Amino acid sequence: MCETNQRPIFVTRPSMPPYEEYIRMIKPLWDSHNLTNMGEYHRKLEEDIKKYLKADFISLMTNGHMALELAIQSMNLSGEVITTPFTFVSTVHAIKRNHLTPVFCDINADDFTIDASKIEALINKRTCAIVPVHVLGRICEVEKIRSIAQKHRLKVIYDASHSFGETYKGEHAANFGDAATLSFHATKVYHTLEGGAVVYHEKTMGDELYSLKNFGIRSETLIDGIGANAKMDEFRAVMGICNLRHLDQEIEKRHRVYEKYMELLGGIEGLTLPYIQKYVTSNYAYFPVLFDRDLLGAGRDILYEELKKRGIYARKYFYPLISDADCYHTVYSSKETPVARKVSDSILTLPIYADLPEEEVIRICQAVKEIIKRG
Ligand code: T4K
Repeated sequence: MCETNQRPIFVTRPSMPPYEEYIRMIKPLWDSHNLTNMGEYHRKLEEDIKKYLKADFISLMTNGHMALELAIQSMNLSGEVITTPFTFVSTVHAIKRNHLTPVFCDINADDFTIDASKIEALINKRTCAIVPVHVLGRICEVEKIRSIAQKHRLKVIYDASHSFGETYKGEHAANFGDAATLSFHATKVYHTLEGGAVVYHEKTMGDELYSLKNFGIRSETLIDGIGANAKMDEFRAVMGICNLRHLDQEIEKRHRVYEKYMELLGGIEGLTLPYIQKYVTSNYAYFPVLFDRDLLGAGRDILYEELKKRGIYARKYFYPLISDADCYHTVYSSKETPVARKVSDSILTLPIYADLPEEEVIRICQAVKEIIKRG
């Protein structure tokens, strides 16, 4: 329970474009009554994002989950898919909902992405794909994953939901793999209220995705796929067009929040702060910290509850591990991915967003230090 009168601080707060900018942009929609079904703004946003990412092709979707589910469906796969248990549940659901079998690989202790050195041991005759996640904005070992996939002729579909705006060696994260999927949910660094996209490289995949997001309809009389409805409407496309114009400044503001945290929380033994990976430009989407209970005396769960009492709503991204979720734990055991289990048990994602005022960051850091001191 919250025991403070101070303003609550949530883990994130969506960035908004200037009100007048959005209103001015949606006025033509009011006049035209053209509201959805791949309209003018849908097409413009696809072009804008394609240009921003320097991507080959992109297909907008109604959300990040459908982007992943349909990207997988478009590849017509069967068998097992190697993925990570340290992710949002959507990743694994998207695999399962395609009647594929998720196989969990452990993660790296430092960047929390799938441990590429452990992938090959999980490959067998039934393996058809790898779905790694650029989790919490950390970029996977893309080169190693690419060479494993080439050697074993596996598809790679990155869940890049957290990494819009991030680059690795100058290449946008969304451009790796056979395809990558993005979430433009309100809680993301870049959003279209709800929304998502698939970034891909083969033109034919675009035809498949277009059909799958529109009920499998190819023309008025040809319906040859069992598709869903995963279209993005025009109002959200306009939000995306506006937000994209401000994205770089928003990321810079997040960078300043990140730096303040680093300054105020640095040097505490038992508290592991995030770091920016080599060759990566970050979008500062999340601020995950690891708490070592033995060194600090206060574990992650105590911190989480105590912060809540002070009106600070950090989140346990990602706990429980997906293998421990009620809908999966009868089939899987998190004991098989000990690193992921340890990270999931000790991680807390502190609030970070572009407009988080410096005094609020100071308030959060003071609270963290005080709770740790009390043990
Ligand atoms: N793959 C990965 C790896 C993902 O992380 C996600 C989504 C997906 C796939 C699927 O993408 P989408 O289909 O969602 O596009 C949130 C988001 O709902 C979800 O998009 C996200 N990952 C996941 C990591 O986090 P919750 O349940 O933690 O969100 P919620 O509603 O508790 O929001 C967190 C805080 O944000 C709130 O305490 C207050 C603030 N907030 C939230 C919303 C929705 C606002 O200030 N305004 C808002 O409108 O799941």
